[in-house]
Amino acid sequence: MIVHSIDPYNAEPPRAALDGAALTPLDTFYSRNHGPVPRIDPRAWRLEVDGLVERTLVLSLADLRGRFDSHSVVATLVCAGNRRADLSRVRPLPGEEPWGPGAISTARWTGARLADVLAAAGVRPAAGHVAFTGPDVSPRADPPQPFGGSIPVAKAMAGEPLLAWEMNGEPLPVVHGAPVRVVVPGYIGARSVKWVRRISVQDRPSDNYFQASAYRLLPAEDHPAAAGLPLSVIALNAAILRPGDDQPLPAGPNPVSGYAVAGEDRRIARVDVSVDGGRHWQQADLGADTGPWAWRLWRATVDLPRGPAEIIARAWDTSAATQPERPEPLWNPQGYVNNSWPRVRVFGRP
Ligand code: MTE
Ligand code: MO
Repeated sequence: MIVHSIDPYNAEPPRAALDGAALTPLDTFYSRNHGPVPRIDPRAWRLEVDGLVERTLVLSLADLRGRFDSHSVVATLVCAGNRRADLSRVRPLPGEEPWGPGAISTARWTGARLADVLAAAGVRPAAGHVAFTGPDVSPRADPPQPFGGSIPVAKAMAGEPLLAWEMNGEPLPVVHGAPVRVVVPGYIGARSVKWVRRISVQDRPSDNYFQASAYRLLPAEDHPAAAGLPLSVIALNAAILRPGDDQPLPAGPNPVSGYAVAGEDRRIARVDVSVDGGRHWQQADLGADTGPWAWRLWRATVDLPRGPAEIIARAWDTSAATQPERPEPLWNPQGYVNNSWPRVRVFGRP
């Protein structure tokens, strides 16, 4: 892993480790933490469901597993800061983790449907948002408070969000949120609150620091958080995982591969690759379709010229939208949502 910080623990897999695996092995899955990783005794853990509900619920792990059907979904988690490193080359982003293209991973998550738990509590008509709170307090949160965030009630009731206790058929690891985490497929990773202990149904979004202040796309520096766009649905994005940067490769045919991901109800429709700056594009082969909430791996064989070259890629989604060409116009003060064309420089050996 490429470790950006030990405490809090923030690490991403090297590109090559993500390549070719539709499901990311647990020891390769990226970790994004804003505070210390809590150790929670699963027997003592309780989940409280309150707010605009008919009945407040207090559920143990045994209640959650026993009272609700378990469901699985293959979902990609991606941090809003994924690929930030390319934005900090445009202008520095001090204090923000310099994520490469590895702040993204995919797992098969298993747990109870959030919608089923909310239905058991009885959501009142005035409900607009469902807020999640964990136990971990980030040194950045101002005022100090545990990590949290919220999603619209329509998304919460949509079926795909889970309260998960299993990842790739194994017990959820502590660093990924054991005993239970929220998984919100199609939304930025920050909404998938780990070690969740409270779910509040409310008429407005969470006022938690990580919803109200962080994870907002500011128009420029020196703007109040309220001026920022709250990030929720993930943006169309792609990365090249192989080859790596600055590799000497033989001229002629060479394999290129990577991932592409689309937000919410959009799917990856096509991925194009170019080795001449975008004058000519060829279509990559898409890997297996593992469902509406997962990335799509892709591969192509490109014909590299002699000497230095740049391999670029762009994904298209089912609304025929594609990625922006350059990172410069995307720069924002916290370095979120870099979805510009991925670029890898290589040296074609004669
Ligand atoms: N939940 C809690 N309680 N604390 C956190 O710091 N980080 C969030 C989210 N859930 C976080 C959290 C962010 S920003 C992301 S991108 C994902 O968890 C990362 O999940 P992972 O570490 O399992 O990859
Ligand atoms: Mo994140």
